[in-house]
Order: sequence, then structure tokens, then C-alpha cells
Amino acid sequence: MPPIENDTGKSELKSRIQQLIDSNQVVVFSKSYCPYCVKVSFRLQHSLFCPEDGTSYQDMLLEMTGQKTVPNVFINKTHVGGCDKTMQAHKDGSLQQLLNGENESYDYDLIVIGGGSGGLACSKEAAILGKKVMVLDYVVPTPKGTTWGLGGTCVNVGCIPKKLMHQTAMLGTAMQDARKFGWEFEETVKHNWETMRTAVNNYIGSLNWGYRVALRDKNVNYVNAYAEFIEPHKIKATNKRGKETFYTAAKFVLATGERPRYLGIPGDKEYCITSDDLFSLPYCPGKTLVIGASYVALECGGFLAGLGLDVTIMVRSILLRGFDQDMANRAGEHMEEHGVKFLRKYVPIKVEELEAGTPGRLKVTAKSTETDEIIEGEYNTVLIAVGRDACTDKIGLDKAGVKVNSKNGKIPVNDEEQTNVPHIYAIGDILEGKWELTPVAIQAGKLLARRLYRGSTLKCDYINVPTTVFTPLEYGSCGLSEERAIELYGQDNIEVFHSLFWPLEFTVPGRDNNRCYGKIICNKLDDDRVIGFHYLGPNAGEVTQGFGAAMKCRVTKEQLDSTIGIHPTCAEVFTTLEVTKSSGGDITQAGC
Ligand code: FAD
Ligand code: NA7
Repeated sequence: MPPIENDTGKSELKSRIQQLIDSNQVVVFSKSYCPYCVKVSFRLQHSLFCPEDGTSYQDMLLEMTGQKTVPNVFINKTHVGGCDKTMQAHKDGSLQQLLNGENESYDYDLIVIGGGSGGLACSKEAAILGKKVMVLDYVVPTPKGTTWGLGGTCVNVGCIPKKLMHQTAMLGTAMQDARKFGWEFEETVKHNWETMRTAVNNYIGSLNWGYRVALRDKNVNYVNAYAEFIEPHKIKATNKRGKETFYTAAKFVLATGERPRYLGIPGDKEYCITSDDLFSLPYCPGKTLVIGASYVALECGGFLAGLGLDVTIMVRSILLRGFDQDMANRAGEHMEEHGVKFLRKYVPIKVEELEAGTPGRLKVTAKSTETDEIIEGEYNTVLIAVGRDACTDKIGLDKAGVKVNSKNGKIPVNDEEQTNVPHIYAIGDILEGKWELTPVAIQAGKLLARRLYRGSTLKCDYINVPTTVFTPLEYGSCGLSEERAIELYGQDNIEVFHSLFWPLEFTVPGRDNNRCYGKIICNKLDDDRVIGFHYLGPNAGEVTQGFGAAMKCRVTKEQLDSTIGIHPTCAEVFTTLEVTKSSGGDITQAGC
């Protein structure tokens, strides 16, 4: 029989399939000659359904379940998936539960713990796919008592306030530039911290509200309570008044994120703040010491300096560990040229209060990592940014049997974000060895829900994830650092092309000549494929996003060379890279 083309035929076929699913405990759509179908039929001890017009059935099943391949298994009206998923369900016991009709005995199909980037994406997608879903989100106040609304780190104490405050700082630079372009305004320009904080926090409030509405619209049950496992399928939820409620679910997704780490030295929790406090600080922090030298430290130190504050960054070893060190140092040099002080190779040992206030005065004692030297300094605010700990130690994972890496509290998962306990999954920042970025958590959460409830097989791809560090001169990257490329492929097998450049908009104000920099790392053994992309300059996120897509398409140096640039832009530098690092050639740029 030819495939069914018209709409009436299609809807008849759909209802025929639905009827089969609804009226049989087990249905295995199959092809008679398929060995995987035979394997599944043997496991289920159930005969196969092999329609004559198999192609039409397969097309319709694709539409209904997202799965085209056979076998396509349904048990008690629930779509199980293909051979692998059925065998997996047999292994983890969920197949037997489905056969016994036990799935209906849980309160929810899915409970998501953590309403941040990953948890919200996953819970909404699962609800869209018709599942009964609950998401629990609860913010434990910081030692300073700071707390916030629904949406997790990114919205409340991460990407969003950080980028808005970075923008505030950039406007300061733009104002200085503006005079050179002929704008005339009063010489005394001041920044008002309270106005910025209120505006940023009002915007965050609108996002918190938007998330609540979105959950309600999609029928996700949102509960503002702290969740912890008490049994593998049961959690206890404690709300802020201490009231305990218990819920069960067939499946769980852990998305509890991370919180800032403290130093464990006298005075840290009493007198210092972290990024969790900074963005809603009710007063201007004043002279600030930032402790730590990664991402969060450099971004916060960068925008505070851009607001005109006296900022010192205490660096234990290197800047931006894990990132390309050539780029990290260039970003750091630019900060230093613009007034940020770096105290290199020191670690704090004690923080004391000299005077209480908003801000008060603090004394910090630090010691050299190389000698016995002890130094002291006075600051209004000390911001600790020495990494973040996964929120996995107080959620009863031992009661559920979920394995955690005891060294860092991270959760190991397979390539389907499944923990060692088959019905418990994990996504986002708590995963071991994965990117700690909002879009990564969102993508993982969405795709997980589709695999669980739509028969999809698409997995989250953690390779070539583009990212940007919003230092005063922004740094965007995708793929490998130069160090990692050398480690993986050997110095002789890679070629690095690079160039300094001077954005046109910097020329009239006469700033930062030949400070911006672009670099690509190519694999000579693979057609000069670009395996590392690095950009230091304005709008790094916007520039890097597009090249990230090109790298997903496995762009080569030749393809970049044959791409016509957009003039006058910064990104065009990547279409004209000629000088190799190994040649030692001149990379300064003059004119276009
Ligand atoms: P989160 O968003 O942290 O959400 C976890 C939620 O679970 C939180 O609300 C938490 O309170 C809650 N929770 C924890 N335990 C429980 C429990 N037992 N019961 C109930 N609820 C619980 N990423 C970017 O992509 N771009 C950026 O520019 C960027 N900037 C950042 C700047 C800063 C200062 C920081 C700190 C992070 C930044 N990130 C950025 C990282 C980004 O915020 C995270 O990768 C992302 O939020 C991770 O999402 P998640 O779902 O794993 O966890
Ligand atoms: P990271 O990336 O874990 O970096 C931690 C930084 O803090 C790093 O520079 C460390 O130096 C430094 N550090 C760690 N412990 C100490 C002590 N005891 N004293 C001084 N300095 C210390 O953390 P971030 O907070 O920047 O970012 C975490 C994630 O949050 C990030 O991936 C984003 O997605 C958001 P080291 O290099 O180890 O010497």
C-alpha cells in the first residue's frame, strides 16, 4: 500500500494507532524482519504488531512520539521508546512498574529539584509534553541574609545583574568617548549605586514574576520549599515556615546549582560578601578587595572599577584558570592599564572589622604564596570569588543512593544526564566535568525532557560551547585553548593565526590602540579545521556566538578566508588572518 498522503487518511491512521495504544496493555510496533523488535518481543513476552503499510505507520509514529525507528513500544498507554530504552527500562525496574500499572501510583510523573536555568527549562518542557510535573525552588539566605526570587543564579545573582552592571560601567567609558565625538556636558559626572541597584533589581523582579506565570500557564506545580530525598522515590519539602510536606514521583531531575565558596578564614562569613550579595547591596561598596582570579572575580572587579571605585584583585596563582592563558593575560593587562590593581601570589588569612558601617572599614591580612611575607590592607568591602560549591550535600542523595564525587560534590552522569540511580537525572552546574553556563543547563534540561517523554534520542552536545567573559575588554572563546590544543595534538600539528586590531569606534577617542586581539587555532592534520576561537574586544558575546555556529559546522581556515568580512567591524578580523604565531610576524594593525 502506498504511503497515506491526504489529511483524512492521516487522521484516520492516527486514531487507529491511538486506539491500539489505548486498548492494549502492550503494543510493539514493528517490522517482521527487525532483530531488535524480536529482542523486545522476547523480553516483553508479547507478539509484535507489523502493519502492512509500515511506512505510513512509521511516519505517523514519528509525528506522535518523535521516534521513527522500530520497535516503538507502548505500555499501559505510556510511550517507552525503542529497543535500547525498553532494555534500559527492564534493567532499572521501571518496565515492570509500567507493566504493573504502578506509574500511576506516584504523585507526579516528574519532580524537578531547583528552579534555575536548567530546572525551569526541563519542568516546562515535560509539562508541555503532557506530564504531571512539580518544581521546587528554595533559596537559602547568604550569611549576610540576602535572598531572592524564582529563576536561580543566572537571573538573580549571575548573568543578568552582572551584564547589566557591566553595561553600566561601559556607559561610563562611552561618556568619556562621547566628549571626543563632540558631546558637551557638565564636567562632573557621578554614578549613583542605589539608582543602578534599584533599576537592576526591579528588572530582576519582573523576570521572577514572568517565571511564575510561565510555570502556572504550563501547569507546572511550583512549590517554594527546600527539597531533600527521604526515599528513592520520595522527597520532603520544607517551606520557609518550617512546614514539611511529602511528595513522590516516578522520575526526578536534580538541578540545584552551586553557591559561592567561602575561604574558611577568620572573619570571612562575618565581614565579607560574595556575588550572591553584591548585586543587591543596599550601599555602594567603596574601596573593594576582590579575592579570586577567575571569571566571577574579574567580571565583578572589572565593573566596580568601571563605576569609578578603587578596586584591587588578589590573585593566588593565575588569571582565568582553564581559559587560554595568552587571552587571560591580555584581558588582565587591559584591566591593569585602566586602574585595577592586582596583588599577585597572595592569599588572605584574616579579615577584621575596623569600623562598622555601610560600607564600614575592614582590615585584610594576607600572606605570600612564595615567601613568608605578610601584608595588610584596608578596604570598605571584601568580595570573595574563589569558586562555587555544588548544592548536593544536604539533599539526601545518600537516601536515594545517588553517587556524588566526594572531592567536589559534583554528580557524575552518563551522556543522557542519568545518575547511577536510573530514575534520577541531573543537569546544570552540579554536573561533573561539564560547562557551568546558563544556555548549557537550559539545553540539557529541554533535551532531557524530550528524551524522557517524547521518545527523542537527541543528547546535549557539550563540545565547542561558545562563552564570553565580560571583563572590561570582553573575551569570547569557543573550542580549545592554545595550551589544550598543543596538549591534544602536539605543537607541530597546530597552526595559530592571530592579529591585534583597533576597533574603529576606539580611534577617535584614541583609546586602547592595538589592545584588541583575535586568534584562531587550526588543526593541520584535519584540513586546518578551526579547533579554537578567541576574541578580545567589544561585543565579544555577539561576535563569538556566530563563530560558535561556524565551529559546529566544522569551519576550516580556508572557509574563513573565503568569507567576506563586514566592514568596518571587529569580527572581520577573522576573515583576514594571515600572520601565524609561529612566524613571529608583526600583528599590529594600522588602518583598514
Ligand atoms: P541555578 O540557576 O543555580 O539554579 C538552582 C536553583 O535550585 C537555585 O534557585 C537554588 O536556590 C535552588 N535549590 C538548591 N537546592 C535546592 C533544594 N534542595 N530545594 C529546592 N531548591 C533548591 N552563565 C552564563 O551562561 N553567562 C553568564 O554571563 C554567566 N554569568 C554568571 C555570573 C555569576 C556571578 C555567576 C555566579 C554565574 C554566572 N553564570 C553565567 C553561570 C550561570 O548562572 C549558571 O551556569 C546557571 O545558573 C546554572 O543553572 P542551574 O539550573 O544548574 O542552577
Ligand atoms: P572558579 O572558576 O572555580 O575559580 C576560582 C578562583 O578562585 C581561582 O582564581 C582560584 O585560584 C581562586 N581561589 C580558590 N581558592 C582560593 C583561596 N583559598 N584563596 C585565594 N584564591 C582562591 O570560580 P568562579 O567563582 O570564578 O566561577 C565559578 C563558576 O561560576 C564559573 O564557571 C561560572 O560559570 C560561574 P587558582 O587558580 O585555583 O589558584
